[in-house]
Amino acid sequence: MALKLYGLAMSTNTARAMICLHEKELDFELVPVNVFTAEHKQPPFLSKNPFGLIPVLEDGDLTLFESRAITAYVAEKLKETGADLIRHKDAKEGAMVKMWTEVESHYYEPAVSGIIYEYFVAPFEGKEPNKSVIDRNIEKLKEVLDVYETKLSSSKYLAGDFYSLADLSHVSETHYLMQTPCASMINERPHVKAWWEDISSRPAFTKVVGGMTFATM
Ligand code: GSH
Repeated sequence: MALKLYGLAMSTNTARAMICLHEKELDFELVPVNVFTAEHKQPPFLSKNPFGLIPVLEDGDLTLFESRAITAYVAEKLKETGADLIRHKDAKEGAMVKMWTEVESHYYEPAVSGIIYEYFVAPFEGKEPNKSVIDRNIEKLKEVLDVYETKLSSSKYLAGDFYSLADLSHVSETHYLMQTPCASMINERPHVKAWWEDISSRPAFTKVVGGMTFATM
């Protein structure tokens, strides 16, 4: 039975899971969740994720929410297929993958999502982007990207010279960031720019990117 992923391709967290499923060439069905009618806040969906957020993965009797838990599960389940996204044969490399995935989740994503929200979601809700929120997140993002620039000057990818879940985790939110004036923050750091061009040109992302537009809302 094909896996079911509940969510929307335009959602950064759903797209993160989709990119991983495509990396592993897994057959899955994307089941749309109508967040505009708050379908995700009502009982049928809440039984899958009590926090009322997308995405949710169903694999037989397993129901999993949190996009990074989904990618970790998929990468572990198919660790021998395609790119080894968790470096399961080397504990130290595996630890590096986990560490940089945590960095994405706790440092990079909060700053980027603060910016994306103001440029994409606020106008959609009829609000002006809040400049002070954007500026605050730009300052946070600068610090993170300076660390990335140093790290990526000594290894091709974040966890080492191999593409991993740590890199994959960044792709969906960076896709939206690159459509804002903050794209310059990536482009003016040569190693970060080269890394972004590499990770965003992988076939798995090219299968997802078409659905990643607010025009589909
Ligand atoms: N930490 C969660 C994950 O990684 O899956 C975050 C999930 C999340 O915030 N999903 C967003 C959502 O469901 C879409 S990208 N938003 C609807 C809402 O907040 O009501």
